[in-house]
Amino acid sequence: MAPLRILFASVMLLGSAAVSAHDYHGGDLDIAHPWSRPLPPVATTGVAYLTVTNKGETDDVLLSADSPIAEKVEIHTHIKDGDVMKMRQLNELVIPAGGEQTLAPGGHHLMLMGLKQVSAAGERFPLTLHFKEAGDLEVEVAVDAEPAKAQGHGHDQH
Ligand SMILES: [Cu+2]
Repeated sequence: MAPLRILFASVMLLGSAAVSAHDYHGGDLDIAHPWSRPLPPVATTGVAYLTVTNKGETDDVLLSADSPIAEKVEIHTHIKDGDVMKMRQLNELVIPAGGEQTLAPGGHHLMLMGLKQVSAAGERFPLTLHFKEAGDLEVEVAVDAEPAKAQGHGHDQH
């Protein structure tokens, strides 16, 4: 039985390593760790974050995104209006050649409007990103249980 148990343990290890890597490649783009926060079951909007790296010599542009779990997905950013952080929709997001764009809390993000289902922590949902150069890239957004942070702004302001 011992060899079988060792084999099983190593398969489990491989499995978890693949999950933690969680990144995607398409054309010149690398997309690292698409994630989202867990939401209450009554939520109607959600937010997805990720990092896009452009290894190419041509700027790429995130034109839009969509997901089967939302009626529409918008590209948003936060702007400071006096002392208040507000969200504003962007028509597109440039990923500079040799550079990257990080979508993270407090900055750029993908806003899922009209949620049809709410994914629990540990689950994943599909998201398709439409790039001008790299084309359509489908990723899975992992719903992470992130430690709660005290933030003066949120998506309840929508
Ligand atoms: Cu937003």
